[in-house]
Amino acid sequence: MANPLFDSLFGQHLESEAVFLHLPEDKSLTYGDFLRLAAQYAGAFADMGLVAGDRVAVQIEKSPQALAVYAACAQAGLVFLPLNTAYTADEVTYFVENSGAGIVLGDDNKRSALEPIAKSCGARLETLNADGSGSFADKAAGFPTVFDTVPREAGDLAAFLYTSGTTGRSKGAMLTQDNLLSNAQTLQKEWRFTARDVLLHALPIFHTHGLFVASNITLLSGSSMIFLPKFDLDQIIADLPRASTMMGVPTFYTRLLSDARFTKELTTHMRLFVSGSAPLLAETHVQFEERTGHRILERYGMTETNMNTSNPYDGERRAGTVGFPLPGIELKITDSNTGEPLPQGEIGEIEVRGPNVFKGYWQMPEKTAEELRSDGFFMTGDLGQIDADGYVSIVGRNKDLIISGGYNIYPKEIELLLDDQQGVLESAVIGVPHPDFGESVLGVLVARPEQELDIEGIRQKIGKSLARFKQPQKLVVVPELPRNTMGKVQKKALREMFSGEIIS
Ligand code: MCA
Ligand code: AMP
Repeated sequence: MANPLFDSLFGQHLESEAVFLHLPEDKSLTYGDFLRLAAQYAGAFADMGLVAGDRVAVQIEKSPQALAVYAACAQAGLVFLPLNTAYTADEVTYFVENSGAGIVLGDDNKRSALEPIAKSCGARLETLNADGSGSFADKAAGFPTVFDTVPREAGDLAAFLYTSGTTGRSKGAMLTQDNLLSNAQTLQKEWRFTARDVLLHALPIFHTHGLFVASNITLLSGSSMIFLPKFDLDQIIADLPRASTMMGVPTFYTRLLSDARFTKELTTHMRLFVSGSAPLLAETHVQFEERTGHRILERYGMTETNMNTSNPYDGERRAGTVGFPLPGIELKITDSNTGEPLPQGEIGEIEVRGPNVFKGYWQMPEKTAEELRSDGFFMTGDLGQIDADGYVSIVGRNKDLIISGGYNIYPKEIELLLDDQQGVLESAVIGVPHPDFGESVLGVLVARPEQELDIEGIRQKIGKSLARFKQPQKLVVVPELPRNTMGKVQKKALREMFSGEIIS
């Protein structure tokens, strides 16, 4: 094939007038219309001088147009780089600079913030708003609704997704066409998606879950999505009768269970509920079955690998586990220190290998080598265990990470900022239980001798640089941080110390 990703996901629908997206206010968009728009976008990109392999940084609200940019990138051979709309100008600057993006696409209301970023990084700035307007839309409107697909190979780059790390600096995970396509093909088969499916889509489309898992499976199967701008409980309940499947983070399911309108009758017709991105409590799994009769299918993945494991479609979906390695993907549990495989049943680091595993971190060969072994196994940083029946459970993390409402937050990034604030000697950031988000962020500060900390002032200062969802929900001051004999801060001890500190 000339361009495996585009041809398999999009190219097969060029002439289709079947509905692809069901939109608010009873509107809809057919595959054909969606792809004609994407072709115009691809034409505009090519006219701007972007060539195969160039990066396109995109920070725009969820909309059919935002998804069409993804399709356009695939067709023009460009590398799609979606960014969380909550990121601040400081955060975006890093991504644009690091990726060397040739163009930044943003909302008009962010133009003044994005202009200096684009300028300093030597990138072009164009706007595209959720209603489809903007300077990019205006340019694209003048281009033909067909575009000569740029040839690409399976190993060529299709997307960059930035993921933070223990050093506090984000790394661009380079995903190839085959990483995305092979995973979508496997999941479509495993989860039995057909053209008849209607997926209730309320996830953001700047992360793996909403973008690749949900959208790629839909495209591959030629089915449709009820494409909601965001998770809204009333809207989900109103739309469930029209859907056959839904994908969400655990917060989606706990919120649904908290509403009396979410009944068995409302879900009887549903074929499948999928959960991932964060641990689904066994208790939620059980409650969901009691309420609806459906067993949520939990799966496990990462930005660097797409999906690794899944509970079975047929057969027992076991609460508290993430199921079996997907076909074609090898998974082993190893000793974190030696890298040697551990006997079945023991807890160790999860390592995975397969066509799903990314190519490495953009321009970070040392980081890549630290996590991606030369034999192709990727060290996930997750601690797992395989039971006697082969079900994988995630029992902890080897990496310092907080997952709040499905968003990953790396404490180091916040600690570096806190340490820079006036009067702060040192800091530690931990996750504490949160009834809605699973975990939320608590900042623990130690003041310099004889100094009073201005907590509100600190909060405001870091708020300028950090996306809202990463900002500590609470800042507490302690005389000193617990340390082990090597001088390392004991986060476990801190988590125990503040375990009662439930922030809601
Ligand atoms: C919003 N806020 C949050 C979060 N979301 N705070 C902490 N954690 C969050 N996840 C804050 C906002 O900044 C705002 O703060 C306030 O909550 C209300 O914002 P709003 O947008 O109305 O919130 P919401 O609509 O209730 O959003 C919660 C949500 C959303 C629906 C759970 O965060 C969400 O859609 N999460 C899904 C994330 C996701 O797709 N993850 C997949 C990553 P204030 O009021 O103070 O201004 S991909 C992945 O992990 C791997 C590969 C995988 O396996 O899938
Ligand atoms: P990210 O790199 O942002 O895509 O986040 C990936 C991380 O999310 C994994 O390394 C896990 O720690 C976590 N994760 C994803 N799915 C699950 C799941 N079903 N259960 C527990 N943790 C999960």
